[in-house]
Amino acid sequence: VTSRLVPVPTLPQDRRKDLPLEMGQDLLRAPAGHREHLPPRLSVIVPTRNEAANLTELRDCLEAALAGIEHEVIVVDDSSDAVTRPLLAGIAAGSPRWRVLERPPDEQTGLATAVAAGLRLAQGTAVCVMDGDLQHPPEVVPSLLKAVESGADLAIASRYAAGGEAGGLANRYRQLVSHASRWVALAIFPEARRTTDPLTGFFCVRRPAIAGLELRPVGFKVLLELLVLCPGLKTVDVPFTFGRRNEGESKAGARQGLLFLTHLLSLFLHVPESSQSLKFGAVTAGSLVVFAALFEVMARTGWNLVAAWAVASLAGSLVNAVFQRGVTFRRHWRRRLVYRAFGSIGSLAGLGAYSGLLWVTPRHPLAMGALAQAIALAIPLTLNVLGVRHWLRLMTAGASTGLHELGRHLEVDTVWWSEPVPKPLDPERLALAPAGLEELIRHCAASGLPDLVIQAPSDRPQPRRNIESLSAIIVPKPEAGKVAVLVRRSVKPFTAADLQHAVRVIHGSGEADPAPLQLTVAKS
Ligand SMILES: Nc1nc2c(ncn2[C@@H]2O[C@H](COP(=O)(O)OP(=O)(O)O)[C@@H](O)[C@H]2O)c(=O)[nH]1
Ligand SMILES: [Mg+2]
Repeated sequence: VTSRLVPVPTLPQDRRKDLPLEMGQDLLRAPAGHREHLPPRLSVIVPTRNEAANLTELRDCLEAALAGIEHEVIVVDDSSDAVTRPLLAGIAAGSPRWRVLERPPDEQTGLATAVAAGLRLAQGTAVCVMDGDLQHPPEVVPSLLKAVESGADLAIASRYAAGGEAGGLANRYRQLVSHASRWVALAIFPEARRTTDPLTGFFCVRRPAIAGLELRPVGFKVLLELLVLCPGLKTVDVPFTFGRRNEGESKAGARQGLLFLTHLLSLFLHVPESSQSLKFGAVTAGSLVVFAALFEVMARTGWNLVAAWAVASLAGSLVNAVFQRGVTFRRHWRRRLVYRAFGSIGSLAGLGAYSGLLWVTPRHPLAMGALAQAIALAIPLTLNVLGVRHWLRLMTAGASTGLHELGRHLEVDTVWWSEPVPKPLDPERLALAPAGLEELIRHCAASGLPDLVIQAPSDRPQPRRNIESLSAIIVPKPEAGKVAVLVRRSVKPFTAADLQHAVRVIHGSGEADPAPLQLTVAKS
């Protein structure tokens, strides 16, 4: 069984009046069929489950509220009763702006996935998501649209902003749950603090701002997913009064509560760099616990204190490094050697500090041990924060000789000498190469000029900070009859300065024989 869309609308309205003049003129010349493909100003997405009692009124209210605004309404329906679907089909047949996606039982995976499905179908430049039970007043939709059209990426109808109200929550218990959930979400995700109501189901988003975003929400809270995935979206709150449910029953319950917790966990664990300071703190604290437990046991079993400290500290620092890499900063780590060196400097300094502290205050060996371990962890952190890595790279740059060495300096993923007319790339290199690399190598070899190519992920304003792009530096060396190719896949593509540096090294170093510098796949 697949989802069924009923009916596919044709929008007969002439939209010339909504367009800037030049576009309108183009339209006059365009074949008639083109008119139907213009995006509406607004798509309204309404997830519904057994809302027959509310839908006729919703249609009327939306129609009144959105008079004069070119829009479409997409209902994503998961109803299990006998009345909602026939009613929806009737509404859609009578209102060309309405589309209904009927999801079969095996695709009814909850409110949030219904909204995600609606987002995929939406054609509007702005997309508004709202409930179908009239708790979200249709009169607020134009204000949300206005906020988006005046520059916000995401306008959030907030129950908790000044002027808003959450009065429509069914009872004290629901109010308590709502507050607690909101507080938990705000506490865990700094990304959610850009609004007063990160768990509202009523918001409007500029569609290009989230194009291509893969939403994986579970439960009810799509907005939280957007806030955490896209920390750069410009948001504004629009206060509103959350009404009482018009008719029918709420589908929220204990199961939704459980799903909400699952969703929080998934956002925390699976979105790289989400809630980073909390992850950093938790990992640091965890590694300190490992250190303290080991140190305590060893000290009590008669180990020499300094030796016990060294062993426990090493274990704690290793745990810290592994989890900070895997959990807090989940991306490619380059120049691992430098990180290890920083870690070692920290450990040695900690060891020195511990010996000193023991000597000064021999009465508190355990507390002093913890202090020394804190020093051992703080030193590499400080060195990283200060950007010493970058500085080291610049200082030692002049020392590079071979292409291999240069590759390490520029933190490449792969580097090789190519023939001027390259052989087809092997799959491993091909996976890393920006599109058209072979052609570009040929071109550079023919012209004798170096080049830098950066393949941007796309220019959509989807500021997930983990998006990597491919970049390549190509430097022909005519006297050797070879072309140096350096490729990097990273959140930071090569820069013009990198290109200049590469040219200087490759042309200035006077390498006699580039042949031994074969392919290096330096995977991190
Ligand atoms: N498509 C779909 N809609 C749902 C589902 N659960 C709830 N809804 C709709 O989501 C909106 C909000 O749900 P509701 O039960 O009123 O939640 P409450 O306002 O938190 O009590 C309503 O329009 C429901 O019909 C679902 O599983 N699938
Ligand atoms: Mg409701």
